[in-house]
Amino acid sequence: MTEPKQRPPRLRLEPAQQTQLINIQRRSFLRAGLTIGAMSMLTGCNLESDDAVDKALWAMSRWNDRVQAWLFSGQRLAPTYDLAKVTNPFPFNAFYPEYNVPEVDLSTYRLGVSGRVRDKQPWTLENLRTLPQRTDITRLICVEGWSAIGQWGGVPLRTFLEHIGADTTAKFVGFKCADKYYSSLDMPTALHPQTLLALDFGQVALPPDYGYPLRVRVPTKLGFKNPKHIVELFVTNDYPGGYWEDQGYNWFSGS
Ligand SMILES: Nc1nc2c(c(=O)[nH]1)N[C@H]1C(S)=C(S)[C@@H](COP(=O)(O)O)O[C@H]1N2
Ligand SMILES: [Mo]
Repeated sequence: MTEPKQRPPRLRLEPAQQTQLINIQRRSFLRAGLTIGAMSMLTGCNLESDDAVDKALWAMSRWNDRVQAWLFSGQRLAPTYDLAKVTNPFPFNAFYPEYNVPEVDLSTYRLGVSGRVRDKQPWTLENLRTLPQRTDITRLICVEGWSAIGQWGGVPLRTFLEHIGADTTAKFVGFKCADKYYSSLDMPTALHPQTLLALDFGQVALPPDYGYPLRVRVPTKLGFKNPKHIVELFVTNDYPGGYWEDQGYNWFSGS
């Protein structure tokens, strides 16, 4: 007779182990990866073909996403700063030079809404301004090695999602941009109190460089998870990825 198969224990760590795991995450993040030896041990991959290495790296990155989502409640606040700390001039960054910033016709602009939501009416900027607003002075951190403090104001994404009857038990909120950029957030981050559909930057309407007419501002995530010039928002259970995420940047990339 064989023993009945035991279910594996659930991932449950002591606080000290949690700290250790966070430190490992930080270190491996800072070094942009593990050593080849550690990687082959962790993945059981002999690293003999590029394809196997690629698969192992993707599997590890997705594992990181799951562990990080589990470790962080999604409700810890990002640090905020005084007005005097605001970075001026604020850096511009995109996957193209500044002179290629997309042109958006403000008179016909609408934010499209799709997926798992009750009300799929598109939104004008005026309508978005009728919803409750919030302003935070926070730090944007780019994976390329710079950071800057700015002031963003707009509608908390949570308020918006509740207003349109979004299925907040769904896994992801995805965004499409006017410049072919795209990105997505896990639902806990989308519902985080500091995650904004930002209309304002430094108390004026978002200028073109910084993502007019509407951008996502999420201070608990790296810069590339803050899509600018958004034209569509969708709620889904199908992993939507992102412009940089699909090129290998860790999807969670935050806290
Ligand atoms: N639409 C769009 N959004 C984008 C990007 C982009 O290329 N296109 N770049 C991302 C990256 S990598 C960073 S660091 C921030 C930079 O925002 P900033 O120009 O306001 O500094 O925007 C993010 N959002
Ligand atoms: Mo970035």
